[in-house]
Amino acid sequence: MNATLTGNQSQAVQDLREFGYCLLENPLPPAEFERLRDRLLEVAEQERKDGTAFLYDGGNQRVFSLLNKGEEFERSVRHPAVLELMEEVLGFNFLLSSTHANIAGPGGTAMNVHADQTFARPPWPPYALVANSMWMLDDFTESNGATRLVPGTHLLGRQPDYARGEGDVETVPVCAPAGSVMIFDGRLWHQTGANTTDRPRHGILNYYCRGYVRQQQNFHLGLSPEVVGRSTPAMKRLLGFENYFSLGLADGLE
Ligand SMILES: O=C(O)CCC(=O)C(=O)O
Repeated sequence: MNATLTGNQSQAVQDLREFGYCLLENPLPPAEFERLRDRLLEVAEQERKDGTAFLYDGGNQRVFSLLNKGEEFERSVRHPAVLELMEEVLGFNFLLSSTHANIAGPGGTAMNVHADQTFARPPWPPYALVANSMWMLDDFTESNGATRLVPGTHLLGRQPDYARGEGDVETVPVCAPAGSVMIFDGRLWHQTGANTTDRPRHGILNYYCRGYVRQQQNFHLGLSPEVVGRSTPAMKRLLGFENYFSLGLADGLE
């Protein structure tokens, strides 16, 4: 059974609970979506041209630290429908963990099957520590490297056991039109698919974590002063510039 592409938040919550992922239909208005896509393509091309691109797995490219690379990316990070679902999975005062793009290029091979919270040693608690969102900037198809996953594996509460062959488990591609956003539980087994077409598949991964989990990106060190300067209080909270109960204090109880 698979998640339904939906604009209905209750359906999305139900799918997240049952399958470990859900699919939002066009959360951004078309013009804003085009700006987001255009900016990502521009930055990715620039990094390939100037030799700073992170290239891997045969034809794939990661574009890191998107918040420093265009205001367009900020809106996706704090989209209300996505944040509501993240709160459902991660609870009160969750954080942005990182934001980057994964481009599955022609000839790019499949990634290993994994769960995003593999950094946590077993046993895992009976809830997700992190959750991810994949902003599909192109139609995601089986042949162009759509993210593949094993529905329901979030409920196993453990990473795949490669020694028992679970790295070769059967995965299904999440195919959806450009503009869709997939949100998935950090315990769900998944992978990037292989891209056997002649066109790249662009996706942005905005990744979130519980308020007491270490973020993947250190925004205190890595975020440009300009981005910090224009961040609203809500954005600063999301970035981890506020305390979470007695964690993250700068001085005394502040
Ligand atoms: O690009 C994708 O489809 C998934 C990427 C992924 O699984 C990861 O970066 O951990």
